Amino acid sequence: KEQKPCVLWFTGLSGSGKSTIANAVEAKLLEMGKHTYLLDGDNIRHGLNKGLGFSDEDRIENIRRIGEVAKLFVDAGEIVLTAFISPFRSDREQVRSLVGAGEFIEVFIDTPLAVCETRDPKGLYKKARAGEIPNFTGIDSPYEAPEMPEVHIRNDNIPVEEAAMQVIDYLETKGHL
Ligand code: GGZ
Repeated sequence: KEQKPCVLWFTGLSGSGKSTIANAVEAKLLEMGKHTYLLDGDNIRHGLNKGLGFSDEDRIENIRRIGEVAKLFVDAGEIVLTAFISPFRSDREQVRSLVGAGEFIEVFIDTPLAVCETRDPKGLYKKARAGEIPNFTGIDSPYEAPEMPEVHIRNDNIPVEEAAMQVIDYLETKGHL
């Protein structure tokens, strides 16, 4: 059966598990023989968006460009996964209208700030609290949680596999797979 292209737009705080869960979803899709493309900090912020920082303006431009790239891959027939904080609701809604409402699937990785901060795998929250990283999301820069995400993952220590299955189930229900 043909896949129906779409964007799985993961959003959530730093350390919420966006990349981990997006990678697990991609692995499952590949096992199912689907064509995917994952956009994340490694291939976007270090390349196309090198030079953009974390001011509001730069984050807005970061997300705008990622939205445009995601749309190109959807046009090419891919199931696209993006893993960026994307803290501003209006930016995510702009991508939704750009890509098309039926093809844009907002996946909210809802991990409490306290949990992200306790995990702090890269020590960034600690630095942000110490004032060494200005404009850090959740500390001194806002995160606007989705109000009606297509998929809402309450990631309070649930296994990655279970989170990934929630996304796969949604795609199946909506006829994308
Ligand atoms: C938030 C920051 C910041 C600031 C550097 N605020 O945990 P990480 O390291 O690997 O993920 C974070 C990543 C966020 O980049 P995004 O492109 O996803 O952000 S946005 O959508 O808001 O444009 C974190 C690191 O970059 N990082 N400084 N000030 N995260």
